[in-house]
Amino acid sequence: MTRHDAAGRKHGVVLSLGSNMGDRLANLQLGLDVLAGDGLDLLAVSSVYQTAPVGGVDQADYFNAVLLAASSLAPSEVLARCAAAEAAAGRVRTQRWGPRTLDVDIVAYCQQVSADPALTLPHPRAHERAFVLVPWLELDGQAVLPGFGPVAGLLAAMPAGGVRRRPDLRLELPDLPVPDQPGTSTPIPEAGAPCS
Ligand code: A4P
Ligand code: MG
Repeated sequence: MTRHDAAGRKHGVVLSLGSNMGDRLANLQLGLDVLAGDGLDLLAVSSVYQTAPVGGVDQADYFNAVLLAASSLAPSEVLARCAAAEAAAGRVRTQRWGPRTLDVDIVAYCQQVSADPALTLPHPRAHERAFVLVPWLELDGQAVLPGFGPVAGLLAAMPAGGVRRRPDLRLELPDLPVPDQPGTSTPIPEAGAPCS
């Protein structure tokens, strides 16, 4: 994967997208399109996975995917971008863990840890959710969830099933912006790397 940083320090960010209402694939793609740009470079997107709903609410299967990004934005600004993507997909909040056109969560923002309910880092339930960990592992076999350890190990300790890759479906990553000054790019830290 190519990693460019045209304008100074950027942090590794892992985002999780889910949809189980309306045109699920189109909702995920709209999410990508709204998330991209202005301080949030999308670097890689996983396959689409069809996943059984988690959380006890009777609802349709989800389509889930994970994005790796590099960002010069603060975590709160990334969260605001996630909310903008959800709003663009017409999300209405009626029931916690209920059906939604689009949910975008921050799984991890480099190694940052926060217990703030408005933005908990890493995401408080990512470590127990195969619909997040399976697509993340597809993108990065060495992925580490801060405070919880290697993603591969978390998955190995979980019951298998409920997460099915859909090779017939595909999300398109918007193009990365061209660096202002070619040759000045610096490596971008992986999500799970130190924030400094
Ligand atoms: N919030 C705190 N930390 C974060 C974070 N790291 N990323 C706050 C994003 N948001 C975070 O979220 C509620 C509040 O969490 C926000 O105001 C934000 O400030 P929400 O998106 O409004 O509501 P929600 O999505 O219903 O709640 P939550 O807790 O995000 O739900 P989950 O845990 O994400 O579960 N089953 C399958 N198969 N696939 C899914 O994608 N998703 C859910 C939602 C349930 N079951 C699922 C799936
Ligand atoms: Mg959410």
